[in-house]
Amino acid sequence: MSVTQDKKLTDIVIGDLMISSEKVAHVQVNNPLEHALLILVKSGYSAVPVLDSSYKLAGTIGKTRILNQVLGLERFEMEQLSNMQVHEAMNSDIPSLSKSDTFMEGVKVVINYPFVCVADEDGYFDGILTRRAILKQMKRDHYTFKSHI
Ligand code: 4BW
Repeated sequence: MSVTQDKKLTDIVIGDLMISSEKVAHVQVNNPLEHALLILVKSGYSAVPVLDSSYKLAGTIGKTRILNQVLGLERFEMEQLSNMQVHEAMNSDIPSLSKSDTFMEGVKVVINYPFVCVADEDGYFDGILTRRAILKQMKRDHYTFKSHI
């Protein structure tokens, strides 16, 4: 049974809903962009978290940022994919949550982001909270408690 089965939204924390780190596709800061694009295409995700060599959260990277990075004046310079590293294209200006943050803090972030990374107080990556997990929980709450949302 899910940990959130009978919990009200106000009693749910991000740790109850997140996808834990071992199930999250990710890349590392020093990986070539070519590797990152391979992970994105093979996994089917638009964007994934970026971790440093000690598994601390460093940012996110998506297909659009990679393609923009190798976009020349007239064509995509795909040969650049093996010369450049993930840290040169990633977005490091991202929000993050901690496992003890509330459901409502998660709602606020996923309004603007399809997923948000979860990290501990030292920056070590714990997992991600997706928009899907938030919406699923709202639906469950609606049918369980007949709430007004
Ligand atoms: O492989 C997939 N399996 C399933 N079950 N659903 C998928 C898959 N790929 C995409 N989806 C669906 C999800 O509903 O399309 C939505 C948008 O995917 P995205 O953003 O644009 O690749 C998915 O919505 P979501 O589950 O709320 O996930 C939001 C975003 O979180 C995804 C992706 O960037 C990231 N993500 C989700 N699960 C991940 C992940 N990143 C790495 N590893 C994971 N396991």
